[in-house]
Amino acid sequence: MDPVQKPLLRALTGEAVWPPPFWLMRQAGRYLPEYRLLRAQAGDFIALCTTPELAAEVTLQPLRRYGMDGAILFSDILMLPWAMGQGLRYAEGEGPLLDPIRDAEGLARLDPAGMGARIAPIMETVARVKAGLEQEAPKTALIGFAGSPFTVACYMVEGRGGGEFMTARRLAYSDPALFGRLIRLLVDTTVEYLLAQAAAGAEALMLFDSWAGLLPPGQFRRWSIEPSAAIVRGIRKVLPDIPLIGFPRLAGPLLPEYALRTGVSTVAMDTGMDPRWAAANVPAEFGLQGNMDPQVLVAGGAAMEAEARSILAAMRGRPFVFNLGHGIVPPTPPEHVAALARLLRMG
Ligand code: 1CP
Repeated sequence: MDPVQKPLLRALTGEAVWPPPFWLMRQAGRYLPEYRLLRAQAGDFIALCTTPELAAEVTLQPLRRYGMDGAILFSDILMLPWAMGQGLRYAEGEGPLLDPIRDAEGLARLDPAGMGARIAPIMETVARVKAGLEQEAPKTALIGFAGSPFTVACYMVEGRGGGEFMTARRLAYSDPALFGRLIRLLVDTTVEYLLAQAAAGAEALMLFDSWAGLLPPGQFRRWSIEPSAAIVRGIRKVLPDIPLIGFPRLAGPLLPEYALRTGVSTVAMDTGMDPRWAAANVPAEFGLQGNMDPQVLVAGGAAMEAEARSILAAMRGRPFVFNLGHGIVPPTPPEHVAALARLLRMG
């Protein structure tokens, strides 16, 4: 299918497609039994992300069940620091653990020149998924992604998730020169990484800024909006028309400013955002994406139906992509996702 005809790409570039296209953050993953099976076969998570046959298969698994309009590359935002040589492992039940970088020596040990070789298997995954979609799901668009520099820096400095990234946030105040060097390195490598994904077949790109909302407004502008804007400029220089989705989680009233100043095509709303407020305050040329509570997808039934319908009502007439406000959680019953997909197809 001609890529401009894919419903997701039309919505991401400003067309009010109805019923709206949908995909779900973390749509591949632990809530699916077929994922858990492959994950066990791969051994560890990094092996899964760097084995193209397995990562491509995992990317396609949810589409076979639910026929989403978007497939998101199966990888992780921390594969970029890993590709620059930072020590990373995923401990069972603990999430990601990195060897923290907190000084100039740590920063100097990173090896951005070695990144191309380490991301090569990920690009092969992108190409395989693209070929798989042409065969199995020709209307589904392939989304590549990266973390935003601030969110990735949070993990690189802190060494782990699961908290409020106090060390990373303090470093941004106490040594802004060092923190700024890390952010600039991430801007440059993220542009390279996302352009490589587009060259391998990604049709839209998403920037996850999951922790942007931890920052007060001045810091939000400096460490979230400005680096994200620099990435958008770097990508648009090469690919002026590729749809770009920004997800500044917990941005609250700074969401419209984020949209205007970064120049993404679509902004993703988190669970706490009132979609009616976003529709009234984010200029109409931007697409909106989101934002059903992942917990109501666990609950299912009438509660889920009511939440989905209220978001649809707020978004009618707008370029819109239905999604969750954050990732699917592992206890989600797969049949609730099927019920949601049926409801969305009816519009
Ligand atoms: O044990 C396992 O199987 C690993 C669990 C897992 C999975 C399935 C992790 C570890 N990452 C992923 C995949 C992933 N991560 C995807 C791909 C596919 C999909 O959406 O279907 C994407 C887009 C991400 C992005 C990601 N990773 C974000 C941004 C979005 C968000 O959820 O806010 C973040 C913050 C991460 C870091 C990360 N990786 C993994 C975990 C458990 C975490 C969160 C750690 C924390 O609590 O801070």
